Amino acid sequence: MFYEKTMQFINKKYIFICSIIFCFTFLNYNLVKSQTIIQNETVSIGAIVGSIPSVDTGGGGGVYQSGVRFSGFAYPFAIVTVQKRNAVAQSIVADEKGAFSILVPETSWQLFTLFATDTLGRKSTLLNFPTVLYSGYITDISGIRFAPTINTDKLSVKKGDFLTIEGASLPNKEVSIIFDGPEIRNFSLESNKDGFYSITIPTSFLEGEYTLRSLYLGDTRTSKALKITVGNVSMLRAEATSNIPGDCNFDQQVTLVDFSVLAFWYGKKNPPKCVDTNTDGNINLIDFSILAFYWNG
Ligand SMILES: [Ca+2]
Ligand SMILES: [Ca+2]
Repeated sequence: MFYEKTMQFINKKYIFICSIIFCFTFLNYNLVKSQTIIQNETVSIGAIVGSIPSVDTGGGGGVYQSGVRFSGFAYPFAIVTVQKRNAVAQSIVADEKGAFSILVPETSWQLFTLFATDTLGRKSTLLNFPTVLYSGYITDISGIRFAPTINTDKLSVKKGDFLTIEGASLPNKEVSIIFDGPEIRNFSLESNKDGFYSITIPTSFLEGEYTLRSLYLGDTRTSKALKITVGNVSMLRAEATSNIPGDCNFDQQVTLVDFSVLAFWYGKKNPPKCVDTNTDGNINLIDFSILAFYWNG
């Protein structure tokens, strides 16, 4: 009896020591691996064993779940969406500085697509991440950054009229707006503390068709491209607003994504217009009930 207990103790101790050695070796390996990857890439990739709680699969003592965690910066309170195979996988609201971190449980190879929707419904460009996942591991993809969003008040501008260009970005960042057309023109400005930028320019020195993009100063990633014509007539661009109360990601549906955005703002000050479904300035149960009325998730 004493012998058996001693052996059990030794075995447990042995397993414990082996686990520590394994973890150290693994982390050390990934440290080296990450260092080599970070050099030339905009994102870093690593893996950590057992960051998701283990699941008991029925007497086997449990196995670690697998998954991928995406983290980085979008815009303050933007909705960051991770899609796989063109279906919505998961969404999260970025914090007031635009930082986000989202964990997607998954077990196999996937092409993940990320995009951010700012609080006025403007969308970022898509970022694709083909990712191989290993059973029991969390793959960390960090350092993700989205270029600013962009929109204009007009689709076409009568030469000499004013054109307003605006979008969302990280707070207090220098943003460049590029006009690419008969000639190339650049404008620079700084976003405000809430992560919005806006500039109104006269178009007397422009003529013809232009493609507009915005980007952070010194960066290469650009916003979506917008076409604008400077010529004989001014025409307002239809605003990207939704008529459905509570539709915060502006996809013309009220689903779990919108519910999670409303839940995020519950009881908080200065919510975006889309979550305050009865426009009384408060986010409370009334807003949830209106959301439920329009529910089609
Ligand atoms: Ca929606
Ligand atoms: Ca309300």
